[in-house]
Amino acid sequence: LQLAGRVHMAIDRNEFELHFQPIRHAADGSPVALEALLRWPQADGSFIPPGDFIQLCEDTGLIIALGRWVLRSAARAQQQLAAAGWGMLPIAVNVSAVQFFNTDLANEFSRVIEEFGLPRGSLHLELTESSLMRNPGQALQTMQRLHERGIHISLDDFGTGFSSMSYLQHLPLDSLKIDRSFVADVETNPRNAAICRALLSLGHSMGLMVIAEGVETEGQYGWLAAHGCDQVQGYLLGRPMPMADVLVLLATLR
Ligand code: G
Ligand code: G
Ligand code: MN
Ligand code: NA
Repeated sequence: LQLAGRVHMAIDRNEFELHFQPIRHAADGSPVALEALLRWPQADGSFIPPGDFIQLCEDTGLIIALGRWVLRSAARAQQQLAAAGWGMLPIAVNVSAVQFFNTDLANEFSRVIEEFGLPRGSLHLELTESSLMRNPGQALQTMQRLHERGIHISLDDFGTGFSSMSYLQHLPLDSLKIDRSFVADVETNPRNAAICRALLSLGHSMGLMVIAEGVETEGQYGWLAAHGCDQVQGYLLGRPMPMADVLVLLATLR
């Protein structure tokens, strides 16, 4: 069976899973949010990574159905968090450009929030810089409508795109996520250190939270905290994991 057909079937059979990776305050390690990451488990126990099928889903339009599944699963996970006393932790959902520009996203989020009885602010959205730039005007409108509904918006993979400060200034953004390629060797590579300093300063000058992705070592964590980074995410602070494991991790942080 072609990959597209298998994706279609997997959606119908509810074979996808969401894993969740903690985002933590740089200052004290306390949890701030969880990022939902799509996983496609296979019969042999392996996972097909999203990088291998998201593009295909965008090309075939399957991303619309898959995106809806992700949003509803994130909402269900938020209910589980709330039941365990962690209702204040929002879940951030990745949205692809095709979903962003071809569905009424503000309405989709509102409907899910209402259906699952979630409090305002309990779902966040991550959007890449490059998807915004496909249609900056429409992006601004959609983002404003999302923001009116209390949905926080993070700009993902920040630093890899080409958005100008003058454009970013007008967007209703809440946070910037520094791409992990810049975090990778930040304490040893002066170029990456300079980029991280610049991105931190850019974000803060616009009044945004800055989140570093891909934090894998104490050295990276220390550098980022010392340079005023607000939040950190990466294998050092917690891998993407099923909700059951998230609840175990959270219990140790209580
Ligand atoms: O988790 P991993 O590193 O394998 O993710 C690879 C890429 O897939 C990342 O760019 C991530 O943003 C994207 N991705 C993960 N989950 C989702 C999802 O639910 N929807 C969309 N559109 N992209 C996702
Ligand atoms: O593009 P986006 O930022 O949404 O992608 C997040 C991806 O990064 C996820 O697929 C996740 O599995 C991966 N990831 C999360 N933490 C780390 C990390 O510390 N190191 C590396 N190499 N990848 C990470
Ligand atoms: Mn992301
Ligand atoms: Na990223």
